[in-house]
Amino acid sequence: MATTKTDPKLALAANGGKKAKTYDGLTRDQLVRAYRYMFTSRRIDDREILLKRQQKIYFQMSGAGHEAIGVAAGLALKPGYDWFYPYYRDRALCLTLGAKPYEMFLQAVGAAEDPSSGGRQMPSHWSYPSLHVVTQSSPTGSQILQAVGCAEGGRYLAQHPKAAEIPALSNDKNGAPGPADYRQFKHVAFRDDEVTYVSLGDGTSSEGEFWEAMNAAALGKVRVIFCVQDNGYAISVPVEAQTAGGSISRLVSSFPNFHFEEVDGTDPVASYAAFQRAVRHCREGNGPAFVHAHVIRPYSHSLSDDERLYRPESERERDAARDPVSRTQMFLLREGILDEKGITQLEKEVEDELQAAVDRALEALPAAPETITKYIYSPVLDPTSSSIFETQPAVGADSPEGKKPAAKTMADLINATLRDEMKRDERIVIFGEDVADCSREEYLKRKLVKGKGGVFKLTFGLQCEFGAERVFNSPLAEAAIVGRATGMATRGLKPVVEIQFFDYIWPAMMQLRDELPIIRWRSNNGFSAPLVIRVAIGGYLTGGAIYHSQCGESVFTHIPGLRVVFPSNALDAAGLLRTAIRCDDPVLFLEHKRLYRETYGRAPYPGPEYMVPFGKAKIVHPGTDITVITYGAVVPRALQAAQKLEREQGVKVELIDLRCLNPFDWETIAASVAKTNRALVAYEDTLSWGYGAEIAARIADQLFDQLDAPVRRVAAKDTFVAYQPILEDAILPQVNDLFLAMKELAEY
Ligand SMILES: Cc1ncc(C[n+]2csc(CCOP(=O)(O)OP(=O)(O)O)c2C)c(N)n1
Ligand SMILES: [Mg+2]
Repeated sequence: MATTKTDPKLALAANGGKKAKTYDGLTRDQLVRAYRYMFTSRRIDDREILLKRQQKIYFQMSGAGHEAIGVAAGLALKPGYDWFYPYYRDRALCLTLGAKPYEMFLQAVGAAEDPSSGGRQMPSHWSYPSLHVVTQSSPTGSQILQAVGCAEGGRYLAQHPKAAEIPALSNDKNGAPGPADYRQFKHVAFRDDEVTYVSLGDGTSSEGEFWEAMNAAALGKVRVIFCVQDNGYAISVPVEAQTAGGSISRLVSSFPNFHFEEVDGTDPVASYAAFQRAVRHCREGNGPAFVHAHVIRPYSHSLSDDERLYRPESERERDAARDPVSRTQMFLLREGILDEKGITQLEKEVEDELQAAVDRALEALPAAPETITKYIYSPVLDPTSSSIFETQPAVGADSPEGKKPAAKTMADLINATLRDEMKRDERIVIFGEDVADCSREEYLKRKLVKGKGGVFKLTFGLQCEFGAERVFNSPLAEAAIVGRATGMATRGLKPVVEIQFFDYIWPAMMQLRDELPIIRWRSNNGFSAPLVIRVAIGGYLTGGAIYHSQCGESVFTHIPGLRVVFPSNALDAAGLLRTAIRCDDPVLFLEHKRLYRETYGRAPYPGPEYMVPFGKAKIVHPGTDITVITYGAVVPRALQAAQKLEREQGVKVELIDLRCLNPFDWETIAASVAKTNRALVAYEDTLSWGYGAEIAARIADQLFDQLDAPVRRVAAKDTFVAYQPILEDAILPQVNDLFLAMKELAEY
């Protein structure tokens, strides 16, 4: 472990005295520039604090005390070449990379022209696409896994440069452009030796995602620099109450493949030297680096915090003695790099620039309220579009002459669709728990094993066909699966990842709620992360019990920005999965485990271009008496109930399979209810606050005049799915429950 604790004075001595041209590689000009960025950063904070007190801006987060390490990182790395996942104290870094003070003030006032977010995200949440500074959220630590994925994505593109090409639109026989996909709209850039920077505070190193990211980075020898800016506090919690033993460096020191630096992050020269070594280690492809920078926090955590409540004056004075801005100023004077006049001149220039920037920013207009839903989804590729995403099955195209193509299971067709899409699009990578055929590739090569390909075997054979760079096992860490995939997708790859059981999706919830679906909206379309998360969901397993039977789709349909698909049969699964892969939005693709190998809904493979648009329901059974709206594994059960009701009572049920839950097909529901005047919503999840509640509420609200009966629901009991099959039967909605509810509604 290389440990550097260099005072500017010592760095100078090491360079041979006053006449030395450089200071650990920094020229005198660079040092002046460094001071300018540091001073600018501090003064922007001061101006913003004033503006906040004057109620001209709405939030302030300062980078005070963190300026030297930020400038050092900015000088050691290359904007628009390397990639950056900074955190809110990285103002000086962003200035060094090329962000303008005016742009920062635009964000503070929430202006439409704010390049980071158009007034959607708080100040100090950086996003500068041309500099490769990736949009930032507010949860501490959720950027770290994405940074790992970003670096992995860059490396993949360097290894597969053809994947980055935008495919020509093939013309069909009439000369019309062939099907578009997300690649038409995603500019992809990569460099062979690019490095990804990610920073976090000392407190944030307690987050589980930090450790998942460290593990993934070490495992993959990924080119990421983790920069922990340790100011000794997480709001009011001191480092010794936060980090076991009080030193994050000590805790991480046994991760393999890393280069470690521990440095005085208030010293720009030492910080730069540490960063240079870290960058070199990464660029040369040796693995990740970890820079632990000791900094100070001269202002309170934020303007909502008063640090005098938990830090005595003596401690604050001790910090102030290490203030990086005044320290660097003293250093420049002492070294004769700038004299008093030079300092005064520089500072005046900065003050004038900031004054002009503030004046202009205060004039800037906010975005129009009509724009608030813009960029929740891709503005250029609409997955509900029939002209792009509706194609007919090409059944039997690949079956021998005269032979009826065999009906395949949903599992077979998902596997075949993945295979054909991977052939078509080299940007697709597949990873998750157990999805590879065999991580120890030599076993496959020597034909000692056949390979696993997923606990449900949905990805079987894909590693053997496409190689371990494209299909691989991840560590058992769901947040890492989604977070890394999000970083890769931000770079233009199309990860199609698997969450083994819906019941275990929850560690990824931060990524799924606060990151993936919001990236496009919060960056005002500056970044996007279209990808597919396949999840095995649902019960009716006879022994699946509490933790292998869960539904819970409404948790995700409640999230704007996330498409949610839930097919009930093999053909729809193939068509919808292809749309999910080719579209430009993040998609949660829910695969019902019970349906994977059911006899119901088998179909021959519909060919490599078969697609079903999102938001288009299917009428599984036409009828005139009542409308039943459902999806997933309830579809075959509701169908049985409807057939029985027709047989026994002559009641004609119109059974609608939604297929896609967000967006959902309101037109088909409304047209059906207008005809039948009775609606039943059926779903496998627990009754209360479930997905059907929204559908029922909309029908009651918008179709009230057409109803001859109350809107009814059939769903699971408000409890957990039990192991004992008798209990499972009582808990989940059964054919008889559906039959009785339909009958009662028809008779109402
Ligand atoms: C996941 C999450 N939990 C809590 C918060 C509230 N919060 C914001 S900053 C912060 C402290 C962060 O401390 P540290 O990581 O040391 O960074 P520093 O602010 O000291 O630079 C907390 C608890 C949050 N934003 N995200
Ligand atoms: Mg801290």
